[in-house]
Amino acid sequence: MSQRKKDIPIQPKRAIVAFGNPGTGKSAVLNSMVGKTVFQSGVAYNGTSLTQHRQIHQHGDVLVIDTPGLQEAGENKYKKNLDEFSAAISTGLPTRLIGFVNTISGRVVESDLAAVLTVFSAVKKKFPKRANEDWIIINRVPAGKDHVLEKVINIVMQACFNQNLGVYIGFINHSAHGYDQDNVLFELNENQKKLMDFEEKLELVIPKGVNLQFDEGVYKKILLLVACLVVAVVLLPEIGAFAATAGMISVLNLSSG
Ligand SMILES: Nc1nc2c(ncn2[C@@H]2O[C@H](COP(=O)(O)OP(=O)(O)OP(=O)(O)O)[C@@H](O)[C@H]2O)c(=O)[nH]1
Ligand SMILES: [Mg+2]
Repeated sequence: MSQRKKDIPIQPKRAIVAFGNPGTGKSAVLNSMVGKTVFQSGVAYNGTSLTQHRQIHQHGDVLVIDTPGLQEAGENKYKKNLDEFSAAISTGLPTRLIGFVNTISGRVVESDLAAVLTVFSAVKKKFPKRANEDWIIINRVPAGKDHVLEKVINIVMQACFNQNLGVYIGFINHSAHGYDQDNVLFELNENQKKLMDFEEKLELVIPKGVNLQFDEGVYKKILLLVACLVVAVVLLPEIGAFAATAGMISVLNLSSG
């Protein structure tokens, strides 16, 4: 008896790997691309990654792979996260990398961009002949402010140009809807759907199971930026305590009358 169509497993043909710093929207955007919440996304401490391990979801013939935030605070977390990324990109399938950066107050977050460019450069160095259909997504761009968008895109383009990196640059507007909620799904426009489309020419160049083995320079760069995050996280409870104290002070009304 012939097997019913739905029982025949679809062979994955390609992979998409999202990477970037904690909280830049990797999981939320991937969920929105596949149209359901398969990766946990949402609120976490600044500097910590909600996604702790690489996670794979098969969508048609595409493996959609989420990875932990690179510059995560905590001892040697950045090493673990780079290893997770390394494993994620070596499925042996033609793979598109999507690096995520954020904008805050109309500025590109420098450490986000540095992390993404460092990783792209390392991949390029290791696999110089890899067909390049990678993307950088600039997330949380303020909506309706063309002058900001133009500048932000220019900054990212210039940085890519300086490093001789060819990537597509996409952006997602900061919408009030669903931001900073857990496991939110949002509508993607036609352009964003292109993230899932691959050109046939995309070639296989990262063999299965290869460990990217970042050289010490890459680790050092990532670590340098992590150091700032560790400071921020260590300070957090104090900030909380300070806020509580301030709240109490405001109860004591010292005004006359
Ligand atoms: N509506 C909307 N929300 C977003 C978007 N990007 C991020 N968010 C929100 O921002 C928060 C953090 O997003 P995550 O997807 O968890 O970030 P991440 O990059 O996966 O973070 P880690 O797993 O910690 O590295 C979530 O509450 C998301 O809903 C976006 O483009 N649109
Ligand atoms: Mg995540």
